[in-house]
Amino acid sequence: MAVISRGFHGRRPEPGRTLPPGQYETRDFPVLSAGPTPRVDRDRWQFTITTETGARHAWSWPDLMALPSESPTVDLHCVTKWSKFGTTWGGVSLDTLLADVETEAGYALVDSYGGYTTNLPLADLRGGRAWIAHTYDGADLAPEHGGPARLLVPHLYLWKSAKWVRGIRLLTRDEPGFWESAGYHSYGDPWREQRYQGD
Ligand SMILES: Nc1nc2c(c(=O)[nH]1)N[C@H]1C(S)=C(S)[C@@H](COP(=O)(O)O)O[C@H]1N2
Ligand SMILES: [Mo]
Repeated sequence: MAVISRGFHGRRPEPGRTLPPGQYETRDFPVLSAGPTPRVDRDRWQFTITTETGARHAWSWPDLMALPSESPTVDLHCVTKWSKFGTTWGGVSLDTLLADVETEAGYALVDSYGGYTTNLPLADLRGGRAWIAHTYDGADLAPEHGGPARLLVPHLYLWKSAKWVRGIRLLTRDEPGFWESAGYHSYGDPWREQRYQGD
């Protein structure tokens, strides 16, 4: 059995704060956007879920604000290898938004204001694992980080957490989004280091 000399290998992550393979910790909050930051007024903001049959469920900003809000504290893992521990958000669970949505779809394609898209299995939006986040660290979500609202799905690489989220299309067949079409992994589990197709 190996003898472990504690303290000899630098700072250990705190309990529950483990880095996925190939990641390093950062304390800042980098901004990664594939294009310019769209300015979306809360007045004209709308979030829609469209099912595979074409049924459309829509929420205005006041509709979203009227729903119960949660405040998850989660770790973020970006495919460019930074991770940020213990970020606190405010937002509405996708479980809440999907509660009255009748669907047999297996997949979701997320659309953003500005044109960004990303795909994931619908199951990953359920089970208390995904939110439409509208605050970060107790304040309105900054535009560069996706305000007024972004998808937050922290158990997958952060490119799945679409900023300036506008809607989700529920699909019976998986369809790649922006980065997935460019060779990124269709699922993107940081713990299995699914960065690119074939990982
Ligand atoms: N609409 C939109 N959402 C996006 C992106 C983007 O370019 N456009 N970039 C993704 C990527 S690659 C990452 S790492 C995170 C970065 O979020 P941040 O800028 O708040 O750190 O947003 C994701 N969501
Ligand atoms: Mo990213």
